[in-house]
Amino acid sequence: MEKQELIQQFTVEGNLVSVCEYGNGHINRTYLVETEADGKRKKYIFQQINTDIFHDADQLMENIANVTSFLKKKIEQAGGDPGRETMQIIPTKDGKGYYRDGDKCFRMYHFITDSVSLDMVRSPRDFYESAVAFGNFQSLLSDYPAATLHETIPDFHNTPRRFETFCKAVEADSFGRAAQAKPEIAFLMERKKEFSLLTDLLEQKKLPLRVTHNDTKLNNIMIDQQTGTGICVIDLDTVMPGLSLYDFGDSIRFGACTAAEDETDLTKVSLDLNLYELYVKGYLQGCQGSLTEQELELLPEGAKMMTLECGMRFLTDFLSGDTYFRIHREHHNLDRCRTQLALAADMERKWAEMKSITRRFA
Ligand code: ADP
Ligand code: GN1
Ligand code: MG
Repeated sequence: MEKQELIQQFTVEGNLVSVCEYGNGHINRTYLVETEADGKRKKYIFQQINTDIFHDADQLMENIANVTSFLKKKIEQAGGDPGRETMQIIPTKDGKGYYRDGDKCFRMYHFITDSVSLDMVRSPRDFYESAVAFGNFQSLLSDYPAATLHETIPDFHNTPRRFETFCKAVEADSFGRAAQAKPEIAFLMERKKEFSLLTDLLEQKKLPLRVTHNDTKLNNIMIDQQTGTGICVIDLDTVMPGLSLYDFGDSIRFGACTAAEDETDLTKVSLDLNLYELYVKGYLQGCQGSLTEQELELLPEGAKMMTLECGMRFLTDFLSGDTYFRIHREHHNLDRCRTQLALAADMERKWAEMKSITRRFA
C-alpha cells in the first residue's frame, strides 16, 4: 500500500497535503504528515514500526497506549496540558492503535507543536531541562503497575548479555570486518569484568527495579520553543522495568558529549563536566528525592556502563552487517562505536571529578 493510502487508514483530520521523512531516529521510519481542514494546517507523526526489532506490535502498542493514558491522567490532575506533555496515539478508523499492512505495521501520533528535538546540546539550559523532564517522567511512572508492562526488547540493558552477543559476533566475523576494529574489540574485552556491576546489584536487590524509559537520548525529548522546558518525553517503545541508572547514563552518553554520536574526529570527543553536573542537578530535581543512596552513588557507573554498552552494540552491528541501527554511510556503526569508546575513555580520565560532582549533589 502507498503511504498516502496508509495514512487514510487513520483518523486524521482534513485532506493530506504532504508527507516527508522526518527526524534522526535510528530505529523506526518516521514521517511528518501535514493535512488541511477548513484552511487550517495540522501536523502528525506517522511511523513505520521496526518489526525486525519489535516483534510483537500488539504488545508494543498496548504498552504505549497504557503508559500514555496513565500519564494523561496524572498531567490533568496536576493542571498540565496533556495535548503537549504526553504522546497521543491517533487510532485507525476501526479503533486500533496501529495499522497492519501485510508484515508491516504503522502508527500515527499527534505532533507536539512549537517544540524541537535536539541531536546535540544547543545551550546548557536545554540539557538541564531535559534532565528535569526525564527525572519527572520517571517520578510520574513511579506508581505505574510495572508487572503489566510487556518487555518489548528482552534484556535491553543487560550488559553482560550484550557482551556475550558481541563476543559471538567477533568470533563469527561473518562480514570479515573484525580486522578493521581490532583496537575497539580489545578495548571492550579489557573491560569485561565491569559489565556485570549493575545487573549483579539488581539481582542482589541492592538497586530497585523501576519503570524507566531506557532510551533517554536528547532527541527523544521535545523542548518547548517558547519556554525552553522539556515539554514531552517521546519514543516510548522501550518503556519497561529497568534501572534509573540506565536512564541517567544514556542521557549523559548522548548529551554530555562534546561531539556528535557519529563524529569521525575523535579529538573532539570528550565528557563535558559542566553538562554532567547540570544533568545530575536536573535529574535529581525531576526524580524528587526518590533515588536511593546506592543509586546516587552509582550515577557515574551508570553513565560509563551505558556508553560502553552502546559502543558494544554499534560494534556488534558493524560486525554483523549493519542490520539493527539505520546507517547513512559506510562504517557508520564503526564510527559511532569509536565515539562511544573515546567518550568512555575520557570518563575514565575524569572519574574522580565525576564521582565528586555526584557526591556533592547526593
Ligand atoms: P526512533 O525510534 O527511530 O528513534 P522516534 O519516535 O524517536 O523514532 O522519532 C524520531 C524523531 O521524530 C524524534 O527524534 C523527533 O524529532 C520526531 N518526533 C517523534 N515523535 C514526535 C512527535 N509526537 N511530535 C514531534 N516530533 C516527533
Ligand atoms: C536507538 O530509537 P533511537 O534512535 O531513539 C536505540 C537506543 C540506542 C540509540 C543510540 C530501540 O535509539 O537503544 O541507545 O539508538 N533504540 C533501540 O543512538 O534500540
Ligand atoms: Mg528516538
